[in-house]
Amino acid sequence: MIKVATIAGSDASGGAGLEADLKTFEEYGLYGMAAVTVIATMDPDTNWGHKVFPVEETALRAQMETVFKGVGMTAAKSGMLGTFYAVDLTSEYLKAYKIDHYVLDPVMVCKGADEALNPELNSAIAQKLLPLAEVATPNIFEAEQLSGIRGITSIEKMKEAAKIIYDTGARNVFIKGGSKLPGASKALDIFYDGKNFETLEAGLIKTSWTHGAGCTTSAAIAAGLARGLSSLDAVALAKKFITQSLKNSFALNQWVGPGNPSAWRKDSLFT
Ligand code: PXL
Repeated sequence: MIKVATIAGSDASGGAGLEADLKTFEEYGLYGMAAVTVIATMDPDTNWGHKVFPVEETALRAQMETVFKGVGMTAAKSGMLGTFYAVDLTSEYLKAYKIDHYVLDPVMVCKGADEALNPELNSAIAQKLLPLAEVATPNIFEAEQLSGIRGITSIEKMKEAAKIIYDTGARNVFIKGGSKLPGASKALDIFYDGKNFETLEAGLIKTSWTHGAGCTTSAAIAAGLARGLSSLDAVALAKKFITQSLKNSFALNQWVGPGNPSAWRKDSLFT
């Protein structure tokens, strides 16, 4: 059994965070493990207001010992880290156990919660984790934060940002969310390996139920790498996977709806 780990927050509603990651690993036929960094809750009495409760440092280190030292893994991803010590522990354990297949999802915003989570953490994530990442998966907002380019409004700007993020140390950069660019009629993402750009295209899915899409995408990339795919192949398969998931997204309540990571089983990945 191929093992893969997520270092991420728990989303009590089940659509994002480590819950999305573990569901995705399962769909890829892998054994998933999780080190929980924060617990995110959503309050039905305040319009689904998010709260984030950090897991204390000793408990996070103990989970890292379980997962990295006690078991080991072929690939890992990180999601919402939430504290400086979570950034430091992630870096420490990835280096100590020489995990090459590491996907950094630089989670800085939750859909539905507009403001950045912890702006002061972003530079720590850039400096300490980007250089360890086989693939970094920022959305446009996160790419702006990581690259310092304000106002990514075109594919050209996405490419400029990808170069800067590559130069900060990520071996491959996948910027998601071209569908958010002004006038976009396709879901356009770009992939950069330091030499070539690839544009990954899919039809735009008109839904607001996209909760957990970023988590699922980065988990699928880590899962693809664990299964031996190249970075580009892992990204391309993840894009098919998330497209099927979002085509089958659904409402949990009036505020939020996740994708369905198991959707590819009924809808071929190739349609
Ligand atoms: O989708 C970003 C995200 C990541 N991780 C956790 C979350 C969310 C958004 O709600 O709760 C734990």
